[in-house]
Amino acid sequence: PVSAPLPTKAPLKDQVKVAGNYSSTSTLAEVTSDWEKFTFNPIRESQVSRAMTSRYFKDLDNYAESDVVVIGAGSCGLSATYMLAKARPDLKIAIIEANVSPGGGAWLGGQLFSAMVMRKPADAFLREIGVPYEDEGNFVVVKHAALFTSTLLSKVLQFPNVKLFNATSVEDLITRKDAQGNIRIAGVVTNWTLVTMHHDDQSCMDPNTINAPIIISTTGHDGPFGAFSVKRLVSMQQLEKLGGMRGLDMNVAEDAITKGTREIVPGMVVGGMELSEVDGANRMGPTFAAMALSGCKAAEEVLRVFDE
Ligand code: AHZ
Repeated sequence: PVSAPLPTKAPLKDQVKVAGNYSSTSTLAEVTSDWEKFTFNPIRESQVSRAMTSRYFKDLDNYAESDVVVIGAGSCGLSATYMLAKARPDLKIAIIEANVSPGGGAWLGGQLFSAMVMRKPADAFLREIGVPYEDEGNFVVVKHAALFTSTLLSKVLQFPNVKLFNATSVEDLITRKDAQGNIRIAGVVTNWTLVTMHHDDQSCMDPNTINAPIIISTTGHDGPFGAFSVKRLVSMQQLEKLGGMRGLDMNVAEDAITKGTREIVPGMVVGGMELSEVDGANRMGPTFAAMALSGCKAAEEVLRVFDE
């Protein structure tokens, strides 16, 4: 024979037989009680690929039409998503985060210190999501900023109506003209961040899109990635110019960012430090009260639009 016959493929169901040692209700103590007998259940490599890709592409399909897109999974974007997803389980919310790791700047407090300071009354948000803190009078302290971020992330990701697309950048905004000729933001243009970073040295890497009647932009203050959407509004002549973030004044900054969180052009709410670039507001440095409460206000602004 020219070539040996290919081995007969076993049907998939035979390839995934469940190992007999444990049941799906086994406790960890039972599983780890005898390392001699221990073995993992069998798996075929293609099952791993399919488990991931089928879900990812189903999500891309499902969220191509979203109700809300949140740009940036920093402390403000995550707080906004939490409030929105909790209030409206019927809304489909896509979060687009450029980084592999969601959380933005809130994994540390300030400089490279661990603790996170929240001025009152934002301690109410910590109680809402169940993060413990030490009470210092006018402010509270979470023992590690990562405890805040990981708790908030775990809540947000458990909502069935929320999908986080991380390692994905918003590259542009989708626009529509209404009957009066006014521009309205109608969604986002996305690409995997690794692709976004290589437009200059690779050819033909067109983006993807998500349509949504309203977006929340929380991309942070200007920097390598930050203030993305508001800078784009200037170049598309929907904002005359940016005010530019001002120097640090904690007392002034946190009130201004929280109260100023709003729909700045139809279809786009801006919150968190991205707003400082629009309004010429001060920065607050390492106090995170305004990020949580600006998120609450951003969610409220979106709810208002859906209620109209
Ligand atoms: O990766 C960015 C980060 O996680 C993400 N992002 C930026 N541009 C993006 C784009 N597409 C997708 N085009 C994008 N994602 O947005 C997130 C912003 O998080 P952040 O923590 O930088 O912003 P925030 O407003 O939520 O929190 C600001 C925290 C600050 S900065 C500050 C100061 O400088 O004084 N003080 C505080 C409390």
